[in-house]
Amino acid sequence: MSVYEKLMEVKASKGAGYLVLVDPDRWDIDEVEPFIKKINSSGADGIMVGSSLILGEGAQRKMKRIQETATLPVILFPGNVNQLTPHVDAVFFLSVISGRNPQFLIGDQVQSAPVVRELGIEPMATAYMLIESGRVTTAEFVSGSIPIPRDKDEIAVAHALAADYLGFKFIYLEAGSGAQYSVTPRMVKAVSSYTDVPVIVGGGIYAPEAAAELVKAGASFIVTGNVLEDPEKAHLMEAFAQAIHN
Ligand code: 1GP
Repeated sequence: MSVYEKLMEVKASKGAGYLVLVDPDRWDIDEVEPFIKKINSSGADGIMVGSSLILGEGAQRKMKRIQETATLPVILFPGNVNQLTPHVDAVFFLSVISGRNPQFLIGDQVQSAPVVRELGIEPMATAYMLIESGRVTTAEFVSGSIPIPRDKDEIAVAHALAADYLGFKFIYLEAGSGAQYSVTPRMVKAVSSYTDVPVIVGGGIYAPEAAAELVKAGASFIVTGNVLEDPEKAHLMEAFAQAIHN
Protein backbone atom coordinates (compact mmCIF):
# COMPACT_ATOMS: atom_id res chain seq x y z
CA MET A 1 0.00 0.00 0.00
CA SER A 2 1.36 3.43 -0.89
CA VAL A 3 1.73 6.13 1.76
CA TYR A 4 -0.98 8.11 -0.02
CA GLU A 5 -3.34 5.13 0.28
CA LYS A 6 -2.45 4.72 3.95
CA LEU A 7 -3.23 8.39 4.60
CA MET A 8 -6.53 8.10 2.75
CA GLU A 9 -7.39 5.06 4.84
CA VAL A 10 -6.67 7.05 8.02
CA LYS A 11 -8.94 9.84 6.81
CA ALA A 12 -11.71 7.38 5.94
CA SER A 13 -11.53 5.40 9.20
CA LYS A 14 -10.69 8.14 11.74
CA GLY A 15 -12.17 11.25 10.11
CA ALA A 16 -8.81 13.03 10.23
CA GLY A 17 -5.16 12.16 10.73
CA TYR A 18 -2.36 13.46 12.92
CA LEU A 19 1.13 14.05 11.54
CA VAL A 20 4.06 14.94 13.79
CA LEU A 21 6.74 17.11 12.21
CA VAL A 22 10.31 16.38 13.28
CA ASP A 23 12.85 19.10 12.56
CA PRO A 24 16.27 17.35 12.49
CA ASP A 25 17.95 20.52 13.78
CA ARG A 26 16.02 20.37 17.04
CA TRP A 27 17.26 16.97 18.17
CA ASP A 28 20.67 15.49 18.86
CA ILE A 29 21.25 12.17 17.16
CA ASP A 30 20.90 10.35 20.52
CA GLU A 31 17.54 11.98 21.18
CA VAL A 32 16.04 10.88 17.88
CA GLU A 33 15.29 7.27 18.77
CA PRO A 34 13.38 7.89 22.02
CA PHE A 35 11.38 10.70 20.42
CA ILE A 36 10.39 8.60 17.41
CA LYS A 37 9.42 5.69 19.70
CA LYS A 38 7.20 8.10 21.59
CA ILE A 39 5.52 9.17 18.34
CA ASN A 40 5.09 5.51 17.30
CA SER A 41 3.03 4.79 20.39
CA SER A 42 1.19 8.12 20.65
CA GLY A 43 -1.65 7.36 18.27
CA ALA A 44 -0.21 9.62 15.55
CA ASP A 45 -0.62 8.52 11.93
CA GLY A 46 2.62 9.64 10.34
CA ILE A 47 5.94 11.37 10.83
CA MET A 48 7.05 14.32 8.74
CA VAL A 49 10.72 15.28 8.57
CA GLY A 50 12.16 18.52 7.29
CA SER A 51 12.36 22.23 7.89
CA SER A 52 12.44 25.47 5.94
CA LEU A 53 16.13 25.65 6.74
CA ILE A 54 18.42 22.98 8.17
CA LEU A 55 21.62 24.37 9.66
CA GLY A 56 22.84 21.63 11.94
CA GLU A 57 25.13 18.80 11.00
CA GLY A 58 24.13 15.21 10.54
CA ALA A 59 20.64 15.73 9.11
CA GLN A 60 20.97 12.71 6.82
CA ARG A 61 22.15 10.51 9.71
CA LYS A 62 19.23 11.69 11.80
CA MET A 63 16.75 11.00 8.99
CA LYS A 64 18.17 7.51 8.64
CA ARG A 65 17.76 6.95 12.38
CA ILE A 66 14.20 8.28 12.18
CA GLN A 67 13.26 5.88 9.41
CA GLU A 68 14.91 2.92 11.12
CA THR A 69 12.98 3.61 14.33
CA ALA A 70 9.62 4.61 12.86
CA THR A 71 6.75 2.17 12.63
CA LEU A 72 4.63 4.88 10.97
CA PRO A 73 5.05 6.24 7.43
CA VAL A 74 7.89 8.78 7.21
CA ILE A 75 7.21 11.68 4.87
CA LEU A 76 9.77 14.26 3.81
CA PHE A 77 8.57 17.85 4.16
CA PRO A 78 11.36 19.55 2.25
CA GLY A 79 12.39 23.14 2.71
CA ASN A 80 14.55 22.87 -0.39
CA VAL A 81 16.03 20.38 -2.86
CA ASN A 82 19.06 19.73 -0.65
CA GLN A 83 16.90 17.96 1.90
CA LEU A 84 16.10 15.07 -0.45
CA THR A 85 17.04 11.78 1.15
CA PRO A 86 16.49 8.07 0.57
CA HIS A 87 15.58 7.72 4.27
CA VAL A 88 11.86 8.46 3.86
CA ASP A 89 8.91 6.55 2.41
CA ALA A 90 7.31 9.49 0.61
CA VAL A 91 7.69 13.20 -0.01
CA PHE A 92 5.15 15.98 0.05
CA PHE A 93 6.13 17.24 -3.41
CA LEU A 94 5.37 20.87 -2.69
CA SER A 95 4.59 23.81 -4.88
CA VAL A 96 4.19 27.13 -3.08
CA ILE A 97 1.06 28.11 -4.99
CA SER A 98 0.24 31.07 -2.73
CA GLY A 99 3.40 32.78 -3.95
CA ARG A 100 4.53 33.95 -7.34
CA ASN A 101 8.14 32.95 -6.99
CA PRO A 102 8.88 30.65 -9.96
CA GLN A 103 11.68 28.88 -8.09
CA PHE A 104 9.24 27.50 -5.52
CA LEU A 105 6.35 27.07 -7.97
CA ILE A 106 8.17 24.88 -10.52
CA GLY A 107 11.95 25.51 -10.58
CA ASP A 108 12.93 23.37 -7.60
CA GLN A 109 10.43 20.71 -8.65
CA VAL A 110 12.15 20.30 -12.02
CA GLN A 111 15.51 20.03 -10.23
CA SER A 112 14.28 17.48 -7.74
CA ALA A 113 11.93 15.27 -9.80
CA PRO A 114 14.70 13.13 -11.33
CA VAL A 115 16.29 12.74 -7.87
CA VAL A 116 12.98 11.64 -6.34
CA ARG A 117 12.64 9.07 -9.10
CA GLU A 118 16.19 7.85 -8.64
CA LEU A 119 15.76 7.54 -4.87
CA GLY A 120 12.50 5.65 -5.31
CA ILE A 121 10.53 7.90 -2.95
CA GLU A 122 6.78 8.21 -3.43
CA PRO A 123 5.90 11.77 -4.52
CA MET A 124 2.60 13.25 -3.28
CA ALA A 125 1.77 16.47 -5.12
CA THR A 126 0.93 19.08 -2.52
CA ALA A 127 -0.33 22.60 -3.09
CA TYR A 128 1.33 24.60 -0.33
CA MET A 129 -0.35 27.82 0.70
CA LEU A 130 1.30 30.16 3.14
CA ILE A 131 -1.18 32.06 5.26
CA GLU A 132 -0.25 35.23 7.13
CA SER A 133 0.10 34.42 10.83
CA GLY A 134 1.01 37.46 12.89
CA ARG A 135 4.73 37.61 12.16
CA VAL A 136 7.14 36.78 9.35
CA THR A 137 7.85 33.05 9.47
CA THR A 138 10.95 31.29 8.15
CA ALA A 139 8.87 29.63 5.41
CA GLU A 140 7.67 33.04 4.25
CA PHE A 141 11.11 34.58 4.30
CA VAL A 142 12.87 31.65 2.64
CA SER A 143 10.23 31.21 -0.07
CA GLY A 144 10.38 34.91 -0.93
CA SER A 145 6.61 35.05 -1.20
CA ILE A 146 3.81 37.07 0.28
CA PRO A 147 1.40 34.96 2.35
CA ILE A 148 -2.35 35.08 1.86
CA PRO A 149 -3.92 37.50 4.39
CA ARG A 150 -5.45 35.42 7.20
CA ASP A 151 -8.90 37.01 6.87
CA LYS A 152 -9.14 36.70 3.07
CA ASP A 153 -10.90 33.36 2.83
CA GLU A 154 -11.93 34.00 -0.76
CA ILE A 155 -8.29 34.21 -1.88
CA ALA A 156 -7.52 30.88 -0.19
CA VAL A 157 -10.61 29.32 -1.78
CA ALA A 158 -9.62 30.44 -5.27
CA HIS A 159 -6.12 29.01 -4.80
CA ALA A 160 -7.57 25.75 -3.45
CA LEU A 161 -9.89 25.43 -6.43
CA ALA A 162 -6.98 25.99 -8.80
CA ALA A 163 -5.02 23.30 -6.91
CA ASP A 164 -7.98 20.93 -7.26
CA TYR A 165 -8.31 21.55 -11.01
CA LEU A 166 -4.55 21.15 -11.46
CA GLY A 167 -4.77 17.71 -9.85
CA PHE A 168 -2.87 18.20 -6.58
CA LYS A 169 -3.40 15.37 -4.06
CA PHE A 170 -3.24 17.58 -0.96
CA ILE A 171 -3.75 21.22 -0.06
CA TYR A 172 -1.51 22.40 2.78
CA LEU A 173 -2.73 25.47 4.65
CA GLU A 174 0.43 26.64 6.41
CA ALA A 175 0.72 29.38 8.99
CA GLY A 176 4.45 28.65 9.28
CA SER A 177 6.36 26.89 12.01
CA GLY A 178 6.09 28.72 15.30
CA ALA A 179 3.36 30.97 13.95
CA GLN A 180 1.78 33.41 16.33
CA TYR A 181 -1.69 32.46 15.06
CA SER A 182 -2.74 29.28 13.30
CA VAL A 183 -4.88 29.29 10.16
CA THR A 184 -8.44 30.16 11.17
CA PRO A 185 -11.15 27.47 11.34
CA ARG A 186 -13.20 29.83 9.17
CA MET A 187 -10.65 29.65 6.35
CA VAL A 188 -10.37 25.86 6.69
CA LYS A 189 -14.15 25.60 6.49
CA ALA A 190 -14.31 27.86 3.44
CA VAL A 191 -11.60 25.91 1.60
CA SER A 192 -12.93 22.45 2.45
CA SER A 193 -16.44 23.38 1.41
CA TYR A 194 -15.19 24.17 -2.10
CA THR A 195 -12.99 21.14 -2.69
CA ASP A 196 -12.72 17.47 -1.74
CA VAL A 197 -8.92 17.55 -1.95
CA PRO A 198 -7.74 16.63 1.58
CA VAL A 199 -6.69 19.73 3.51
CA ILE A 200 -3.62 19.57 5.75
CA VAL A 201 -3.37 22.34 8.35
CA GLY A 202 -0.18 23.23 10.19
CA GLY A 203 1.70 26.02 11.90
CA GLY A 204 1.04 27.53 15.31
CA ILE A 205 -1.27 24.79 16.62
CA TYR A 206 -0.40 24.65 20.31
CA ALA A 207 -3.41 22.95 21.95
CA PRO A 208 -5.40 19.78 21.24
CA GLU A 209 -8.61 21.84 21.46
CA ALA A 210 -7.40 24.08 18.64
CA ALA A 211 -6.61 20.99 16.55
CA ALA A 212 -10.10 19.58 17.22
CA GLU A 213 -11.66 22.84 16.11
CA LEU A 214 -9.72 22.76 12.82
CA VAL A 215 -10.84 19.16 12.20
CA LYS A 216 -14.43 20.18 12.90
CA ALA A 217 -13.99 22.92 10.31
CA GLY A 218 -12.95 20.35 7.70
CA ALA A 219 -9.21 19.69 8.06
CA SER A 220 -8.23 16.17 6.99
CA PHE A 221 -4.78 16.23 8.59
CA ILE A 222 -3.27 18.29 11.39
CA VAL A 223 0.47 18.87 11.72
CA THR A 224 2.24 19.90 14.90
CA GLY A 225 5.95 20.54 15.21
CA ASN A 226 7.19 23.17 17.65
CA VAL A 227 4.82 22.48 20.50
CA LEU A 228 6.22 19.00 21.13
CA GLU A 229 9.79 20.31 21.27
CA ASP A 230 8.87 22.06 24.52
CA PRO A 231 9.58 19.52 27.31
CA GLU A 232 6.61 20.88 29.25
CA LYS A 233 4.23 20.30 26.33
CA ALA A 234 5.67 17.08 24.89
CA HIS A 235 3.13 15.05 26.86
CA LEU A 236 0.36 16.58 24.72
CA MET A 237 1.13 14.23 21.82
CA GLU A 238 -1.47 11.61 22.85
CA ALA A 239 -4.03 14.32 23.58
CA PHE A 240 -3.49 15.76 20.09
CA ALA A 241 -4.02 12.34 18.52
CA GLN A 242 -7.22 11.80 20.49
CA ALA A 243 -8.61 15.26 19.81
CA ILE A 244 -7.94 14.91 16.09
CA HIS A 245 -9.39 11.41 15.82
CA ASN A 246 -12.52 12.30 17.73
C1 1GP B 1 5.33 23.87 9.96
O1 1GP B 1 3.09 23.21 9.75
C2 1GP B 1 4.28 22.92 10.40
O2 1GP B 1 5.63 23.76 8.64
C3 1GP B 1 4.18 22.84 11.89
O3 1GP B 1 4.22 24.09 12.51
O4 1GP B 1 5.98 23.93 14.25
O5 1GP B 1 4.20 25.67 14.42
O6 1GP B 1 3.68 23.27 14.82
P1 1GP B 1 4.54 24.24 14.08
